[in-house]
Amino acid sequence: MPAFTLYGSRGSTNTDRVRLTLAEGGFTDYEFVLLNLQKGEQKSEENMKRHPWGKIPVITFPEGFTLYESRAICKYLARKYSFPLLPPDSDIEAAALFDQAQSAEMLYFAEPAGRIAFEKFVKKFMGLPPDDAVVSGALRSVEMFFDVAERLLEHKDYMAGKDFTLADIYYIPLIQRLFACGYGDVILSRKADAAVALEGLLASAKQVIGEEGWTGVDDGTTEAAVKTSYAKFAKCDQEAFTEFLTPQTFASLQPTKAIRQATEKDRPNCASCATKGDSIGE
Ligand SMILES: N[C@@H](CCC(=O)N[C@@H](CS)C(=O)NCC(=O)O)C(=O)O
Repeated sequence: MPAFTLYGSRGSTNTDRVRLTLAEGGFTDYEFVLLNLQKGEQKSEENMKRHPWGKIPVITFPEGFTLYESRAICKYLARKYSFPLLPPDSDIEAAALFDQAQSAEMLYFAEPAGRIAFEKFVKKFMGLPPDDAVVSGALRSVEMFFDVAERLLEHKDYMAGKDFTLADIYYIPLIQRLFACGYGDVILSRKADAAVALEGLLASAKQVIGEEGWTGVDDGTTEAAVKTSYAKFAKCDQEAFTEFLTPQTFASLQPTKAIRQATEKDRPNCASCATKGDSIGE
């Protein structure tokens, strides 16, 4: 029997955050159950028992322990299975800096980046035009976030300090959406040193570039690192998710008739997700 069940959805950044954590920890002994948000399966009686707000992701253990909220899930899994992705509890300053980094990611990055992903990524699957005013406002907030992150990363390698942690993984799904939607420049246009430091946000940057240093990184590396991270995650899931998410394939996708016809109330209320199976082709 698998250790636990993860309820999630294809193309959901909040689900991806959990799956990337599991992939980074090399943990595959879990069952992944896909809910179809377009069909409202997250609001079923069964899922409402798991998640009082009727959302995903959620994890449930055979003994009954249930947890929702992607970052809480990532943190719990890292602790339970000893993934080296958190500062030790004994170092209370490092733990506090981790909490600080987690809040900054959630409030100053994920909020505006999620709005861009919703307008440019999710709405594409719904057959709706993006609201350009929302996109440009959110883009300004994301730029402002990176202005600060750029300065901070001149003095530390990773978002929570000197080590790579979950706080870095938290960024990956929405950074990937920014690339997929054509906003990779928000990172790549930064001055060389800072762009290099921003690589520290990415899980697989270590793998792509090597531990020895960040020198000699070309402009494409952030994107390559995101893809590699997703490739690792796709391998764990045996699904060709990476290809689906490249900017090229994303640009050529068309919303399905079913999704175009969906009513406003049937649409998932998610800042950045879309379901794969129902979304490609007619
Ligand atoms: N803060 C939550 C957000 C969860 C969330 O918004 N999930 C979306 C999918 S990415 C969802 O279930 N949307 C469906 C709905 O709200 O009906 C987390 O980090 O887990």
